[in-house]
Amino acid sequence: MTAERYNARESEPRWQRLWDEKAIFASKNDDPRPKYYVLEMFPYPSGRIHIGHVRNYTLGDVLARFMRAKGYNVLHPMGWDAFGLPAENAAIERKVAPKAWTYDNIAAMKKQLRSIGLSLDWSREFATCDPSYYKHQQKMFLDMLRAGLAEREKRKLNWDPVDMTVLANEQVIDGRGWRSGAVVEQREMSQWVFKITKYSQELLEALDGLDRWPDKVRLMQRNWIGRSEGLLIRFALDAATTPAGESELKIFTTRPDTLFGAKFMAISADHPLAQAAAAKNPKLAEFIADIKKIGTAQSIIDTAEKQGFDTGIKAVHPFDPNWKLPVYVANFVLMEYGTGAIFGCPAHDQRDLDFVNKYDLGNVPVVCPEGQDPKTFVITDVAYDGDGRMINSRFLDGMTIEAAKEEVAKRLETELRALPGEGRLAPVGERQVNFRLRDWGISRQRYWGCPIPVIHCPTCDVVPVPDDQLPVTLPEDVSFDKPGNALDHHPTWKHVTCPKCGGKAVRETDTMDTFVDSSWYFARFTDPWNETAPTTPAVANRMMPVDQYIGGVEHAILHLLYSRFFTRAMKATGHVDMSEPFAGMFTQGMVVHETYQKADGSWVTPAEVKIEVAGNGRRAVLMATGEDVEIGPIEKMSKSKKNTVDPDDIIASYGADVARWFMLSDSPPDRDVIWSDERVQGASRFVQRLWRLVNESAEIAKIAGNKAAPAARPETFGPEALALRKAAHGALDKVSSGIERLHFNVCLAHIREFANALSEVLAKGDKPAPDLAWAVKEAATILVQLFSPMMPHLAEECWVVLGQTGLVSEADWPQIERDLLVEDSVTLVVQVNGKKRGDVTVPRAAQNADIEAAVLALDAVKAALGGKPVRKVIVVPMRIVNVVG
Ligand code: ANZ
Ligand code: ZN
Repeated sequence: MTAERYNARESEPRWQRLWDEKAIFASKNDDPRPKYYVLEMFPYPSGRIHIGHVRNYTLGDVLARFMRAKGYNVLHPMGWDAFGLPAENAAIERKVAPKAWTYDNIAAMKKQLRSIGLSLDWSREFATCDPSYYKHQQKMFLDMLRAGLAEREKRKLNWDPVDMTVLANEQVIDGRGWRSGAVVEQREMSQWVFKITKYSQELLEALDGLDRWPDKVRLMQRNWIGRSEGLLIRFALDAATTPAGESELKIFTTRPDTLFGAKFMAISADHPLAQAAAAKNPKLAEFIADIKKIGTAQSIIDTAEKQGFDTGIKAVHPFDPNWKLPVYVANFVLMEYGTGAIFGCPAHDQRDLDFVNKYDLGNVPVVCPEGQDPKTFVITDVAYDGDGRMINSRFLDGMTIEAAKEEVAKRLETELRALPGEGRLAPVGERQVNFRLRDWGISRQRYWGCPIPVIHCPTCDVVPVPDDQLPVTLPEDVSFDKPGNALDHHPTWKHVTCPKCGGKAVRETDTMDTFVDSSWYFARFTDPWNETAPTTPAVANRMMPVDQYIGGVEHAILHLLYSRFFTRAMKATGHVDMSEPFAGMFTQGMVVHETYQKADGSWVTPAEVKIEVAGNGRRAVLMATGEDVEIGPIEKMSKSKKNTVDPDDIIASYGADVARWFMLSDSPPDRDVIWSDERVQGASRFVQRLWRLVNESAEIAKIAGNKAAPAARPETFGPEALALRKAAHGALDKVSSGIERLHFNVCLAHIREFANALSEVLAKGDKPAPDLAWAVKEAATILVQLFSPMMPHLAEECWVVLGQTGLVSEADWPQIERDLLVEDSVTLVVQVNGKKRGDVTVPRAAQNADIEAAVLALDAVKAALGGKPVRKVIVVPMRIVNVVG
């Protein structure tokens, strides 16, 4: 019998409906089996699933289906990261309410997700914009407020006067707002912050324990937290030169060893001393206004040309009262780090060197690399920041950097000087640990976010909204006609009576940064039904942490760090009992595609071009007109370059299984995968091949009995049957361990290889003996189970063909027969007089005499002996043969 073609379009929705009806992917919190929590980063409901989502969710789905078959109680939920700016932009541009826009998008995307055949527990679904979700977020905000983990802080912020909103540093370009183009003002504003810096050291140290996280992600977090050990030094100022008699300047340095290479001091434009000096010096004030225009993003500051203004103020070197250093206001010193002031040592810091070279201040090297002559060692354009010995540094000369740092710290720690204005004596130097990490500012002047549940009362100040009045819900009758925060413009929403004194008061109209919403959703999934509390601690503590989290590397810093902080905050306020939310983290690569460009520079989509292969070149032709288009570089899929493929199109033409298989097979999951129509077609052909193979196997399997009367397992297996069984169990072993390590592309290669082995047996065409028929049935069953996590619909269909009962999605993973994995032969390393000369493969049961004979017959051994007689042959069983000549 030749089977008909497998029809994915007919089959896939049918199985999806059945899985749904039987709710087989819903996990129960009272399930006594060991748990396994697989989570993919939940999507923003933009309106459509993109191909990157398909890859992300397929990776998680393979693991979820596998762990379920292995007998775990798998938690694999899905939800929506639903607050954010695009909904407001849609409201402005298209006059649709943000809520309606968001929920419509969710409905559309949910339909798309279902078509991929993911084994998700939809019973736990929520969107972060559901009041039943953000109600608990408001509760936790108040808990954190009481615990001192949330605070109000005055911060200088970038204010866009046209859009009437605060901008992140990255949104200020050339001093203007990225959307409005208006000149950005610095405004001091009260902000709500989460005190993440209370956990700086802990968040850093705990990275060491996250051994199932990619090293690169841990490194990025480490750098972001940015711990520096250094010295705080109080430089005396020559009071005669200061604007208002200021007598000292505090700096932070990680290189106190380089103090004798100091050439200048520099302070931030926002430093009080700079402000005081500018008040008396219009030129300086002008300079400060100028440098502030370029923007405050770190990346801009790092690349901008170094600029400074000599204030005329002089600082005194801490080790030499006669040594005066000029104090500059410089554009590369940030007020937010350390003390907002530095001493500059140009020979050993590139920024400082660029600076002195511009202003002709010169440099003196104080660290000499090993092997260089201190007398001739000079620095011109490249600063030296490597190791070496101290030179030109008086009492430090000859020391290592470490010893010099220690010596400077010791001397300055014990030197005392009166504190300005106090007269109390204090050390001139103080060891200090600094972190780059700042507290997390969460206030956003936005409508479509979680309202911050406090009330401002003129008499009582900040008053938390009482628990029984939560949630503070967003009003729906809002207008976006005016720029700024729609909550602010709302006629009534913000006007309330103070819960404390009953007087007139106003609500906080800022909403929370959407990163807050995604910092605890994984905990909520453990019991989304709890109406009275964010979590049910007993359940959360059992189901958490997430065993495997999967998502894009673009979230490697902020989202993961905020989630790690928030979990600690939830622990401190009694909602969970662990510190780390994600035991395993995996960052998947992107889906990339060639780009195509017409002669006029416009981009065209892959669907519009036809690729012609001519000789060893490829040519792209625009199908509509026949004109040539240029094949451009392979890039991340993006709307602007039109190099996207639409998951709906792919699923409609090939089926979800093909899309899943292609994306798993073509690259290791952490690397980029290049979308290629030709290779997708290859995956599609493979699906049909598997379908024929299983059907043919099913025919043969009938010899080995049927569902009603299964044949007994044969007592013994002939060589052919045994070889097939070994191939089956070998594949089972490799695929099982491959899935556990997320080496999916390797698993798929093993499945292909095993399918070939089965094909070869069937190709012989003879009517097989019962032992082989039994082995074919076993092999086909294992094969279907092996690809079921990747292509679940095809697998269900094949399961029926093989006469199996129930769903393959619910079947237990096959048991490996370990004795079938033992190889028949072993390979031993061959040495001559202790040096490796080759290897030899012999039957596992070979006697020493046979091994010796085989080894001595090797050409490499004969050559190494060079005619000398053999004195002894030592055989280390299963490992080494050493020939002593
Ligand atoms: C003198 C020196 C000599 C420095 C030298 C470096 C090399 P990390 O490691 O990132 O903590 N610095 C301190 N505060 C700064 C600020 N607000 N803005 C810009 N730069 C600042 O960096 C610490 C070093 O960065 C400090 O050590 C200081 O320069 C500079 F050969 O002091 B150093
Ligand atoms: Zn009040």
